[in-house]
Amino acid sequence: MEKTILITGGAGFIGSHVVRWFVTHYPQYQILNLDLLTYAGNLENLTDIEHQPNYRFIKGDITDEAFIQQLFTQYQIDAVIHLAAESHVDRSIMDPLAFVRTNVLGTAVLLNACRRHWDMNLEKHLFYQVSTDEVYGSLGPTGYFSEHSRYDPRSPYAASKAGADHLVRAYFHTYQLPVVISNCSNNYGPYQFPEKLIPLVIRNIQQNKPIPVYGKGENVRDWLWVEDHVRAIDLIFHHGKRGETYTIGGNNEWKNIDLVKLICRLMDEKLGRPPGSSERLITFVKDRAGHDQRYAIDASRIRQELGWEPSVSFEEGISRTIDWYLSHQEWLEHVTSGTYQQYYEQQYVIR
Ligand code: NAD
Ligand code: TDX
Repeated sequence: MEKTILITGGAGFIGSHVVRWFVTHYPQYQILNLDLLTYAGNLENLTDIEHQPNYRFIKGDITDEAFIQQLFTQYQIDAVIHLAAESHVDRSIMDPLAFVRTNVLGTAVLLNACRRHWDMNLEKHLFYQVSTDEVYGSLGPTGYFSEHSRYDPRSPYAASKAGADHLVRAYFHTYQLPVVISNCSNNYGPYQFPEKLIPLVIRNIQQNKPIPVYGKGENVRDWLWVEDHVRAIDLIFHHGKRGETYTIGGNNEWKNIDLVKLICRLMDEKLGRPPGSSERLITFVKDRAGHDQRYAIDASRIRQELGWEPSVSFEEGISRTIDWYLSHQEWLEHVTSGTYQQYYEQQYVIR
Protein backbone atom coordinates (compact mmCIF):
# COMPACT_ATOMS: atom_id res chain seq x y z
CA MET A 1 0.00 0.00 0.00
CA GLU A 2 1.19 3.51 -0.85
CA LYS A 3 0.10 4.98 2.49
CA THR A 4 -2.04 4.26 5.53
CA ILE A 5 -4.69 6.82 6.43
CA LEU A 6 -6.47 6.83 9.77
CA ILE A 7 -9.98 8.28 9.37
CA THR A 8 -11.64 9.01 12.72
CA GLY A 9 -15.44 9.11 13.05
CA GLY A 10 -15.82 7.09 9.85
CA ALA A 11 -19.04 5.43 11.02
CA GLY A 12 -20.84 8.78 11.34
CA PHE A 13 -22.63 10.84 8.71
CA ILE A 14 -19.82 12.72 6.91
CA GLY A 15 -17.14 10.24 7.98
CA SER A 16 -18.90 7.32 6.27
CA HIS A 17 -18.98 9.28 2.99
CA VAL A 18 -15.28 10.15 3.41
CA VAL A 19 -14.38 6.50 4.09
CA ARG A 20 -16.40 5.26 1.10
CA TRP A 21 -14.80 7.88 -1.17
CA PHE A 22 -11.20 7.11 -0.16
CA VAL A 23 -11.67 3.31 -0.14
CA THR A 24 -13.19 3.30 -3.63
CA HIS A 25 -11.15 6.09 -5.28
CA TYR A 26 -7.75 5.15 -3.81
CA PRO A 27 -7.26 1.36 -3.73
CA GLN A 28 -3.54 2.09 -3.19
CA TYR A 29 -4.31 3.57 0.26
CA GLN A 30 -4.98 1.47 3.34
CA ILE A 31 -7.95 3.06 5.12
CA LEU A 32 -8.33 2.52 8.87
CA ASN A 33 -11.71 3.67 10.19
CA LEU A 34 -11.48 4.42 13.92
CA ASP A 35 -14.85 5.00 15.59
CA LEU A 36 -16.29 4.54 19.07
CA LEU A 37 -19.75 3.75 17.65
CA THR A 38 -21.59 6.23 19.86
CA TYR A 39 -25.31 6.78 19.22
CA ALA A 40 -24.21 8.64 16.04
CA GLY A 41 -21.90 5.94 14.68
CA ASN A 42 -23.37 3.08 12.68
CA LEU A 43 -21.51 0.43 10.68
CA GLU A 44 -24.64 -0.06 8.55
CA ASN A 45 -23.52 3.17 6.84
CA LEU A 46 -20.64 1.22 5.30
CA THR A 47 -21.97 -2.26 4.45
CA ASP A 48 -21.27 -1.70 0.73
CA ILE A 49 -17.50 -1.31 1.24
CA GLU A 50 -16.81 -3.29 4.42
CA HIS A 51 -15.21 -6.21 2.55
CA GLN A 52 -12.85 -4.11 0.42
CA PRO A 53 -9.23 -5.27 0.91
CA ASN A 54 -7.96 -1.73 1.66
CA TYR A 55 -10.50 -1.12 4.46
CA ARG A 56 -10.36 -1.97 8.14
CA PHE A 57 -12.66 -0.93 10.99
CA ILE A 58 -11.24 -0.37 14.48
CA LYS A 59 -13.55 0.30 17.43
CA GLY A 60 -11.99 2.71 19.90
CA ASP A 61 -12.10 5.99 21.74
CA ILE A 62 -9.99 8.96 20.58
CA THR A 63 -9.81 10.21 24.19
CA ASP A 64 -8.12 6.97 25.37
CA GLU A 65 -4.46 7.97 25.26
CA ALA A 66 -2.96 4.52 25.87
CA PHE A 67 -5.15 2.99 23.16
CA ILE A 68 -4.28 5.70 20.62
CA GLN A 69 -0.55 5.42 21.34
CA GLN A 70 -0.79 1.67 20.88
CA LEU A 71 -2.68 2.10 17.60
CA PHE A 72 0.11 4.31 16.25
CA THR A 73 2.68 1.73 17.34
CA GLN A 74 0.78 -1.13 15.73
CA TYR A 75 0.11 0.58 12.38
CA GLN A 76 2.44 2.81 10.35
CA ILE A 77 -0.07 5.64 10.12
CA ASP A 78 1.01 8.22 7.53
CA ALA A 79 -1.93 10.62 7.75
CA VAL A 80 -5.03 11.31 9.82
CA ILE A 81 -8.34 12.70 8.61
CA HIS A 82 -10.05 13.64 11.86
CA LEU A 83 -13.86 13.75 11.90
CA ALA A 84 -14.73 11.99 15.19
CA ALA A 85 -16.70 14.40 17.33
CA GLU A 86 -19.82 15.08 19.27
CA SER A 87 -21.58 17.03 16.53
CA HIS A 88 -25.07 18.15 17.60
CA VAL A 89 -25.53 21.69 18.98
CA ASP A 90 -28.68 20.87 21.01
CA ARG A 91 -26.92 17.99 22.74
CA SER A 92 -24.00 20.30 23.56
CA ILE A 93 -26.44 22.58 25.37
CA MET A 94 -27.69 19.60 27.43
CA ASP A 95 -24.26 18.09 28.15
CA PRO A 96 -21.33 20.42 27.34
CA LEU A 97 -18.62 18.38 29.08
CA ALA A 98 -19.07 15.44 26.73
CA PHE A 99 -18.21 17.86 23.91
CA VAL A 100 -15.11 19.21 25.64
CA ARG A 101 -13.95 15.69 26.31
CA THR A 102 -14.40 14.26 22.82
CA ASN A 103 -13.75 17.32 20.69
CA VAL A 104 -10.96 19.04 22.64
CA LEU A 105 -9.27 16.23 24.57
CA GLY A 106 -9.81 13.68 21.77
CA THR A 107 -8.15 15.98 19.21
CA ALA A 108 -5.25 16.67 21.59
CA VAL A 109 -4.68 12.94 22.14
CA LEU A 110 -4.53 12.32 18.39
CA LEU A 111 -2.21 15.29 17.78
CA ASN A 112 0.08 14.06 20.51
CA ALA A 113 0.29 10.58 19.04
CA CYS A 114 1.20 12.13 15.67
CA ARG A 115 3.86 14.28 17.34
CA ARG A 116 5.43 11.24 19.01
CA HIS A 117 5.32 8.92 16.00
CA TRP A 118 5.99 11.17 13.00
CA ASP A 119 9.29 12.54 11.78
CA MET A 120 7.66 15.83 10.72
CA ASN A 121 8.20 15.04 7.05
CA LEU A 122 5.93 17.64 5.46
CA GLU A 123 5.48 15.59 2.31
CA LYS A 124 4.79 12.25 3.96
CA HIS A 125 2.49 13.15 6.85
CA LEU A 126 -0.67 15.17 7.38
CA PHE A 127 -3.10 15.77 10.21
CA TYR A 128 -6.33 16.97 8.58
CA GLN A 129 -8.79 18.61 10.98
CA VAL A 130 -12.38 18.58 9.66
CA SER A 131 -14.09 21.53 11.31
CA THR A 132 -17.13 23.72 11.08
CA ASP A 133 -18.14 27.27 10.18
CA GLU A 134 -19.75 27.53 13.64
CA VAL A 135 -16.34 28.45 15.12
CA TYR A 136 -16.79 31.90 13.53
CA GLY A 137 -19.99 32.67 15.44
CA SER A 138 -23.06 34.31 13.96
CA LEU A 139 -23.54 36.66 11.00
CA GLY A 140 -26.09 39.45 10.57
CA PRO A 141 -28.03 39.81 7.32
CA THR A 142 -24.91 40.52 5.23
CA GLY A 143 -21.31 39.33 4.97
CA TYR A 144 -19.58 35.96 4.81
CA PHE A 145 -17.20 33.88 6.88
CA SER A 146 -13.83 33.23 5.28
CA GLU A 147 -10.38 31.94 6.27
CA HIS A 148 -9.72 35.43 7.71
CA SER A 149 -12.75 35.55 10.02
CA ARG A 150 -12.19 35.90 13.74
CA TYR A 151 -13.08 32.92 15.94
CA ASP A 152 -16.20 33.74 17.99
CA PRO A 153 -17.89 30.44 18.95
CA ARG A 154 -21.19 30.72 20.81
CA SER A 155 -22.40 27.19 21.59
CA PRO A 156 -20.52 24.61 23.64
CA TYR A 157 -20.26 22.55 20.44
CA ALA A 158 -18.77 25.45 18.47
CA ALA A 159 -16.41 26.35 21.34
CA SER A 160 -15.18 22.76 21.59
CA LYS A 161 -14.50 22.64 17.84
CA ALA A 162 -12.76 26.04 18.08
CA GLY A 163 -10.60 24.71 20.94
CA ALA A 164 -9.66 21.72 18.80
CA ASP A 165 -8.79 23.95 15.82
CA HIS A 166 -6.56 26.08 18.06
CA LEU A 167 -4.72 22.98 19.27
CA VAL A 168 -4.16 21.87 15.68
CA ARG A 169 -2.60 25.27 14.82
CA ALA A 170 -0.56 25.22 18.04
CA TYR A 171 0.92 21.83 17.07
CA PHE A 172 1.83 23.26 13.65
CA HIS A 173 3.60 26.31 15.11
CA THR A 174 5.19 24.63 18.12
CA TYR A 175 6.14 21.21 16.78
CA GLN A 176 5.97 21.82 12.99
CA LEU A 177 3.35 19.05 12.79
CA PRO A 178 2.05 19.08 9.19
CA VAL A 179 -1.60 20.06 9.51
CA VAL A 180 -4.46 21.47 7.49
CA ILE A 181 -7.92 22.62 8.61
CA SER A 182 -11.18 23.07 6.74
CA ASN A 183 -14.28 24.77 8.11
CA CYS A 184 -17.43 23.73 6.31
CA SER A 185 -21.05 24.87 6.36
CA ASN A 186 -24.09 22.63 7.07
CA ASN A 187 -23.97 19.31 5.24
CA TYR A 188 -26.98 17.27 4.14
CA GLY A 189 -27.57 13.95 2.36
CA PRO A 190 -27.95 10.21 3.06
CA TYR A 191 -26.94 8.72 6.43
CA GLN A 192 -27.37 11.97 8.41
CA PHE A 193 -28.59 11.19 11.92
CA PRO A 194 -32.24 12.29 12.31
CA GLU A 195 -31.54 14.67 15.19
CA LYS A 196 -30.38 17.18 12.53
CA LEU A 197 -32.94 19.46 10.87
CA ILE A 198 -33.38 17.95 7.39
CA PRO A 199 -33.74 14.24 8.28
CA LEU A 200 -35.79 15.15 11.36
CA VAL A 201 -38.30 17.04 9.20
CA ILE A 202 -38.49 14.22 6.64
CA ARG A 203 -39.08 11.61 9.35
CA ASN A 204 -41.67 13.66 11.22
CA ILE A 205 -43.67 14.36 8.05
CA GLN A 206 -43.63 10.69 7.19
CA GLN A 207 -44.93 9.84 10.65
CA ASN A 208 -47.43 12.73 10.71
CA LYS A 209 -45.70 14.21 13.76
CA PRO A 210 -45.30 17.96 14.48
CA ILE A 211 -42.31 19.60 12.74
CA PRO A 212 -40.48 21.60 15.44
CA VAL A 213 -39.18 24.92 14.08
CA TYR A 214 -37.10 26.90 16.58
CA GLY A 215 -38.12 30.52 17.21
CA LYS A 216 -39.64 32.09 14.12
CA GLY A 217 -37.69 29.93 11.67
CA GLU A 218 -35.77 33.03 10.51
CA ASN A 219 -32.27 31.61 11.11
CA VAL A 220 -30.22 31.04 7.97
CA ARG A 221 -27.92 28.14 7.11
CA ASP A 222 -25.72 27.52 4.03
CA TRP A 223 -26.40 23.91 2.94
CA LEU A 224 -23.91 21.72 1.08
CA TRP A 225 -24.41 18.24 -0.43
CA VAL A 226 -22.25 15.93 1.68
CA GLU A 227 -20.34 14.44 -1.27
CA ASP A 228 -19.34 17.93 -2.38
CA HIS A 229 -17.77 18.36 1.06
CA VAL A 230 -16.00 15.02 0.58
CA ARG A 231 -14.63 16.15 -2.81
CA ALA A 232 -13.31 19.27 -1.09
CA ILE A 233 -11.67 17.13 1.62
CA ASP A 234 -10.01 15.01 -1.09
CA LEU A 235 -8.60 18.13 -2.82
CA ILE A 236 -7.37 19.67 0.43
CA PHE A 237 -5.90 16.36 1.60
CA HIS A 238 -3.87 16.04 -1.60
CA HIS A 239 -3.15 19.67 -2.52
CA GLY A 240 -3.88 21.89 0.52
CA LYS A 241 -1.03 24.01 1.90
CA ARG A 242 0.36 22.80 5.23
CA GLY A 243 -0.59 24.97 8.20
CA GLU A 244 -3.44 26.64 6.31
CA THR A 245 -7.21 26.84 6.46
CA TYR A 246 -9.90 26.47 3.80
CA THR A 247 -13.53 27.48 4.22
CA ILE A 248 -16.09 25.41 2.32
CA GLY A 249 -19.72 26.27 1.61
CA GLY A 250 -22.48 25.72 -0.90
CA ASN A 251 -23.33 29.38 -1.60
CA ASN A 252 -26.82 28.11 -0.82
CA GLU A 253 -28.46 30.06 2.00
CA TRP A 254 -31.89 29.09 3.26
CA LYS A 255 -34.05 30.46 6.05
CA ASN A 256 -35.08 27.45 8.13
CA ILE A 257 -38.79 28.09 7.58
CA ASP A 258 -38.37 28.28 3.79
CA LEU A 259 -36.34 25.09 3.80
CA VAL A 260 -38.94 23.31 5.93
CA LYS A 261 -41.69 24.45 3.56
CA LEU A 262 -39.71 23.20 0.56
CA ILE A 263 -39.36 19.77 2.19
CA CYS A 264 -43.10 19.82 3.00
CA ARG A 265 -43.99 20.50 -0.65
CA LEU A 266 -41.67 17.78 -1.97
CA MET A 267 -42.91 15.28 0.62
CA ASP A 268 -46.57 15.96 -0.33
CA GLU A 269 -45.66 15.26 -3.97
CA LYS A 270 -43.61 12.15 -3.23
CA LEU A 271 -46.12 10.66 -0.77
CA GLY A 272 -49.10 11.56 -2.97
CA ARG A 273 -50.68 13.64 -0.20
CA PRO A 274 -52.86 16.70 -0.97
CA PRO A 275 -50.86 19.96 -1.28
CA GLY A 276 -50.52 21.69 2.12
CA SER A 277 -50.90 18.53 4.25
CA SER A 278 -47.30 18.52 5.49
CA GLU A 279 -47.16 22.28 6.14
CA ARG A 280 -49.96 21.86 8.67
CA LEU A 281 -47.49 19.93 10.83
CA ILE A 282 -45.17 22.96 11.25
CA THR A 283 -45.02 23.90 14.94
CA PHE A 284 -43.03 26.88 16.20
CA VAL A 285 -41.28 25.87 19.43
CA LYS A 286 -39.04 27.53 21.99
CA ASP A 287 -35.85 28.85 20.36
CA ARG A 288 -32.48 27.15 20.78
CA ALA A 289 -30.45 28.90 23.51
CA GLY A 290 -27.85 31.22 21.92
CA HIS A 291 -29.18 30.30 18.45
CA ASP A 292 -26.75 31.63 15.81
CA GLN A 293 -28.68 33.83 13.37
CA ARG A 294 -26.91 33.21 10.09
CA TYR A 295 -24.01 31.21 8.64
CA ALA A 296 -22.67 31.89 5.13
CA ILE A 297 -19.32 30.98 3.64
CA ASP A 298 -17.07 32.68 1.15
CA ALA A 299 -15.44 29.65 -0.51
CA SER A 300 -13.44 31.60 -3.11
CA ARG A 301 -10.07 30.38 -1.84
CA ILE A 302 -10.77 26.68 -2.39
CA ARG A 303 -12.56 27.47 -5.66
CA GLN A 304 -9.65 29.51 -7.04
CA GLU A 305 -6.65 27.65 -5.61
CA LEU A 306 -7.90 24.07 -5.81
CA GLY A 307 -10.57 24.33 -8.51
CA TRP A 308 -13.35 23.01 -6.26
CA GLU A 309 -17.00 23.74 -6.86
CA PRO A 310 -20.23 22.15 -5.71
CA SER A 311 -21.54 19.59 -8.22
CA VAL A 312 -25.09 18.98 -6.99
CA SER A 313 -27.78 21.68 -7.05
CA PHE A 314 -29.88 22.04 -3.91
CA GLU A 315 -33.10 21.06 -5.71
CA GLU A 316 -31.48 17.85 -6.91
CA GLY A 317 -29.75 17.13 -3.58
CA ILE A 318 -32.79 17.65 -1.38
CA SER A 319 -34.95 15.50 -3.66
CA ARG A 320 -32.31 12.72 -3.62
CA THR A 321 -32.05 13.02 0.17
CA ILE A 322 -35.81 12.63 0.66
CA ASP A 323 -35.86 9.62 -1.70
CA TRP A 324 -32.99 8.06 0.22
CA TYR A 325 -34.75 8.39 3.61
CA LEU A 326 -38.05 7.11 2.18
CA SER A 327 -36.31 4.02 0.85
CA HIS A 328 -34.21 3.36 3.98
CA GLN A 329 -36.86 2.77 6.62
CA GLU A 330 -34.94 -0.07 8.21
CA TRP A 331 -31.85 2.14 8.68
CA LEU A 332 -34.04 4.86 10.18
CA GLU A 333 -35.69 2.42 12.57
CA HIS A 334 -32.34 1.04 13.71
CA VAL A 335 -30.79 4.43 14.45
CA THR A 336 -33.88 5.83 16.17
CA SER A 337 -34.55 2.89 18.45
CA GLY A 338 -33.20 2.88 22.00
CA THR A 339 -31.59 5.98 23.44
CA TYR A 340 -32.61 8.29 20.59
CA GLN A 341 -36.18 8.15 21.85
CA GLN A 342 -35.11 9.47 25.27
CA TYR A 343 -33.17 12.32 23.67
CA TYR A 344 -36.12 13.21 21.44
CA GLU A 345 -38.53 13.36 24.36
CA GLN A 346 -36.18 15.49 26.44
CA GLN A 347 -35.49 17.88 23.58
CA TYR A 348 -39.00 18.27 22.20
CA VAL A 349 -41.59 17.14 24.72
CA ILE A 350 -40.51 17.73 28.29
CA ARG A 351 -39.19 21.31 28.06
P1 NAD B 1 -21.70 12.51 13.40
O1 NAD B 1 -22.19 12.86 14.77
O2 NAD B 1 -22.66 11.97 12.40
O3 NAD B 1 -20.51 11.46 13.51
C1 NAD B 1 -19.51 11.55 14.50
C2 NAD B 1 -18.81 10.19 14.58
O4 NAD B 1 -17.78 10.30 15.57
C3 NAD B 1 -19.73 9.04 15.01
O5 NAD B 1 -19.53 7.92 14.16
C4 NAD B 1 -19.27 8.72 16.43
O6 NAD B 1 -19.44 7.36 16.79
C5 NAD B 1 -17.80 9.11 16.37
N1 NAD B 1 -17.25 9.43 17.70
C6 NAD B 1 -17.80 10.25 18.64
N2 NAD B 1 -17.02 10.27 19.75
C7 NAD B 1 -15.96 9.46 19.48
C8 NAD B 1 -14.81 9.09 20.23
N3 NAD B 1 -14.61 9.55 21.48
N4 NAD B 1 -13.91 8.27 19.66
C9 NAD B 1 -14.09 7.79 18.41
N5 NAD B 1 -15.18 8.10 17.66
C10 NAD B 1 -16.10 8.93 18.19
O7 NAD B 1 -21.00 13.84 12.86
P2 NAD B 1 -20.96 14.47 11.39
O8 NAD B 1 -22.12 15.36 11.21
O9 NAD B 1 -20.68 13.40 10.41
O10 NAD B 1 -19.67 15.40 11.55
C11 NAD B 1 -18.37 14.85 11.36
C12 NAD B 1 -17.34 15.93 11.57
O11 NAD B 1 -17.54 17.00 10.66
C13 NAD B 1 -17.38 16.56 12.98
O12 NAD B 1 -16.06 16.79 13.40
C14 NAD B 1 -18.13 17.87 12.76
O13 NAD B 1 -17.73 18.83 13.70
C15 NAD B 1 -17.70 18.23 11.36
N6 NAD B 1 -18.66 19.04 10.59
C16 NAD B 1 -19.97 18.64 10.47
C17 NAD B 1 -20.85 19.40 9.70
C18 NAD B 1 -22.29 18.98 9.52
O14 NAD B 1 -23.06 19.71 8.89
N7 NAD B 1 -22.71 17.82 9.99
C19 NAD B 1 -20.40 20.55 9.07
C20 NAD B 1 -19.06 20.94 9.23
C21 NAD B 1 -18.19 20.15 9.97
O1 TDX C 1 -35.72 20.57 15.41
C1 TDX C 1 -35.03 21.49 14.94
N1 TDX C 1 -35.63 22.67 14.61
C2 TDX C 1 -34.95 23.74 14.12
O2 TDX C 1 -35.56 24.79 13.84
C3 TDX C 1 -33.61 21.36 14.70
C4 TDX C 1 -32.90 20.09 15.02
C5 TDX C 1 -32.94 22.45 14.18
N2 TDX C 1 -33.59 23.61 13.92
C6 TDX C 1 -32.81 24.75 13.36
C7 TDX C 1 -31.55 25.09 14.12
C8 TDX C 1 -30.63 25.59 13.03
O3 TDX C 1 -30.86 26.97 12.79
O4 TDX C 1 -32.37 24.34 12.06
C9 TDX C 1 -31.04 24.80 11.79
C10 TDX C 1 -30.15 23.60 11.52
O5 TDX C 1 -30.03 22.89 12.73
P1 TDX C 1 -29.08 21.59 12.88
O6 TDX C 1 -29.47 20.60 11.82
O7 TDX C 1 -29.11 21.18 14.30
O8 TDX C 1 -27.67 22.17 12.44
P2 TDX C 1 -26.75 23.36 13.03
O9 TDX C 1 -27.08 23.68 14.42
O10 TDX C 1 -26.78 24.47 12.01
O11 TDX C 1 -25.30 22.64 13.01
C11 TDX C 1 -24.91 21.79 11.90
O12 TDX C 1 -24.08 22.46 11.00
C12 TDX C 1 -22.74 22.72 11.40
C13 TDX C 1 -24.24 20.51 12.38
O13 TDX C 1 -25.07 19.87 13.33
C14 TDX C 1 -22.88 20.78 12.96
O14 TDX C 1 -22.23 19.55 13.30
C15 TDX C 1 -22.06 21.48 11.91
O15 TDX C 1 -20.82 21.80 12.44
